[in-house]
Amino acid sequence: MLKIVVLLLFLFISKCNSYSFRYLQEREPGPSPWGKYRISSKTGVKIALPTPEQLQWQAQELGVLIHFNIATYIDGDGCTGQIVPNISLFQPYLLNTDNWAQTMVDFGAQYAVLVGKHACGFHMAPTDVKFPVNPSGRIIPYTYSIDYSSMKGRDVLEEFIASCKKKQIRTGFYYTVVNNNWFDVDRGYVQNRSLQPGQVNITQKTYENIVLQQLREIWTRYGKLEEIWFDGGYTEDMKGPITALLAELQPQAIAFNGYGVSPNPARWIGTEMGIAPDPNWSTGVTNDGGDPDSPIFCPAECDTTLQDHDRWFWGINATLRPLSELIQVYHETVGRNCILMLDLTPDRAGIIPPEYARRYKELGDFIRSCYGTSVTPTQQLIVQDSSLHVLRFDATPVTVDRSVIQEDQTNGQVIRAYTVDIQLVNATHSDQWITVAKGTSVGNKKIDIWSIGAQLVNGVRLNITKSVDTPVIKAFTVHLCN
Ligand SMILES: *[C@@H]1O[C@H](CO)[C@@H](O)[C@H](O)[C@H]1NC(C)=O
Ligand SMILES: *[C@@H]1O[C@H](CO)[C@@H](O)[C@H](O)[C@H]1NC(C)=O
Ligand SMILES: *[C@@H]1O[C@H](CO)[C@@H](O)[C@H](O)[C@H]1NC(C)=O
Ligand SMILES: *[C@@H]1O[C@H](CO)[C@@H](O)[C@H](O)[C@H]1NC(C)=O
Ligand SMILES: *[C@@H]1O[C@H](CO)[C@@H](O)[C@H](O)[C@H]1NC(C)=O
Ligand SMILES: *[C@@H]1O[C@H](CO)[C@@H](O)[C@H](O)[C@H]1NC(C)=O
Ligand SMILES: CC(=O)N[C@H]1CO[C@H](CO)[C@@H](O)[C@@H]1O
Repeated sequence: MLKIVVLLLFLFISKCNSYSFRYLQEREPGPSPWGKYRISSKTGVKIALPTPEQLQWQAQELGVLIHFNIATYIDGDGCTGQIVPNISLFQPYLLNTDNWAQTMVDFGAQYAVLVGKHACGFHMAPTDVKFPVNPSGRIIPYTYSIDYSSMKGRDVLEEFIASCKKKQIRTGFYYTVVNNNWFDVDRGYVQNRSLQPGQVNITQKTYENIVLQQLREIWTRYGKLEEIWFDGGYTEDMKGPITALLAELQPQAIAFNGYGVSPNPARWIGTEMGIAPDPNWSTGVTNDGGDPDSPIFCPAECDTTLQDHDRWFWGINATLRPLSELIQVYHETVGRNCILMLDLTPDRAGIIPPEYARRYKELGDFIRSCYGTSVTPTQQLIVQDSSLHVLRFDATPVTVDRSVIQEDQTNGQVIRAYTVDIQLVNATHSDQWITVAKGTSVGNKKIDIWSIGAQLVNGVRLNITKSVDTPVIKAFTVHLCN
C-alpha cells in the first residue's frame, strides 16, 4: 500500500548529462534517526561512529558500477528527453557475466553494483508487476523488460550475482527511482506533456506503486546486497516508503545517497571525474569533502568512468582514459579516503571489449605492484606513543617515495592533522628529520606521494600533530613506485 507524504520541495542539481546526475543535498541535515556518536573523553567533542557495515564497505576501496542496459544500444549516453529505445534493439548475443567478473578481479574490485533499471525504463530482470494504463484503466504487464526481449527466459541480475559469487565479489543494484522514460517520469514525477512514440500514460500513484513493487522484487530475490544505488535520490514523497522497505528487506546494505533512508548511508563526492577534495572526511552528509565536526558518519564514494568524457554506457566511438590518468584517479580517490567506483561497461554483444579489459587490468596491476607490499620486510615499527609511529631501516636503508596511512575508525575518525618526516641515510645525528608530507584527514586511507621525490632513508615517522581523541593507526607503510 502506498503512503503519500507531501513534504518539502525537493531540489535537484543536474550535472551536464542529466540522466546520470547525482543528488546534491541542499538542506541542512536534520537530526539523524540512526547516526550514532560518542563524546571524546579527551576533548569533549562529538565523534561520529560508523556502523560495522560502513567500515567494512569503506575498507573495500575498489568497486565497479556496471552500465549495461538498453541504453547500450543507442548513440547517446543513456536516455535523455522522452526517448524510449525499441526493445528489439536489446541483443546481447554473447552475454556472459563470468567475463564481467573476471575483469573485476583483474582490476581488484571487491564489490559490484549493476544497473537494473536506468532512465530508459527497461528492466533487466523479469518482473511480475502489472499496472493500469490511462485512460482505459486496462491492466498490462511491465512489458519493457528482459522477458519481452530477445533474451526472454534469462535474468541478467541473477547471472551477475552468480558470477560475482564465484569470485567472492560483493554485489548490489542500481535502480533509478527518479527517471523512467517509458512512463515519461522525470525527477520522480510523471510529466504532463504530449507523449512520444513508445511512451505509456500512467498516474503518479501507479508509478510509485510500480517502483515500490520492483524494489521489493530486486531486494528479495537475490540475497543480501552490499550496496543500493539511488542515483538522483528519491522524491520526498517516496522517502518514507523506501525507508520502510529498506529496513524490512536490506537493512545491512550501504545506501548511496542514503542519508535519511538508511542507517548505513554513503555520500556522493560531488563530481564524476574521479577526484576527491583534500581533505576528505568520513563524516558529514554534503556532497563534497565532508565535515570533521559532523556527528554523522557517512563516507564518500567516488564514481567515475573508464571511457573519456564522463561516458558511462559503452560508446561506439568512445576512447579510454590513459593509464596515467587512472593512476592519478586512484591516488586522488582511494588515496584521499574515498571509495573508487569505476564504471564497467559491457558492449552491445554483452561482454567487456578486450581493450577495455586490458585497461582495467593495467590499473589493477599498478595498484598491486605499487601498494601490494610494503617496501621491505626488514623494517621495524616503533610506536613511541599513540601519536608517534617510527619506521626504522637502520640495518638496510631503503629508497622510498611515498607513505600510506590508515586509521582504525572503529571508534570514529579522530586524526585532525599529521606530518610525515624522514631521516636521510646521511643524517649526522639521530634527531635530524625532514618533513616530506603533511595533511589533515586520514580515515580509511591517505596516500602521500612526496614532492621531494625518492629518498634513501633509514627512518620514516608519522607524527599525529592534532587529534580529538587517542588516535589508533591501522597501518603505516612506505613504498617506492614508478
Ligand atoms: C563515430 O565516428 C564516425 C567517424 O568519425 C562517425 O561517422 C560516426 O557518426 C560516429 N558515431 C557516433 C555515434 O558518434
Ligand atoms: C520495434 O521494432 C520492431 C522491429 O523492427 C517493430 O516491429 C516494432 O513496431 C517496433 N516497435 C515500436 C514501438 O516502434
Ligand atoms: C494521461 O491520461 C490522463 C487521464 O486519462 C489524461 O488526463 C492526460 O491528459 C493523459 N496524459 C497525456 C500526456 O496524454
Ligand atoms: C496538464 O497540462 C494541461 C495543458 O497545459 C493543463 O490544462 C492541465 O491543467 C495540466 N494538468 C495537470 C494535472 O497539471
Ligand atoms: C644528505 O644528502 C642530501 C642529498 O642526497 C643533501 O642534500 C644533504 O645536505 C645531506 N645532508 C647531510 C647532513 O649531509
Ligand atoms: C610532533 O609534532 C608536534 C607538533 O608539531 C611537535 O611538537 C613534536 O615535537 C613532534 N614530535 C617529534 C618527535 O618531533
Ligand atoms: C572542513 C573542510 O576542509 N571542508 C572542505 C571539504 O571539501 C569541500 C569541497 O572541496 C571544501 O569546500 C571544504 O572546505
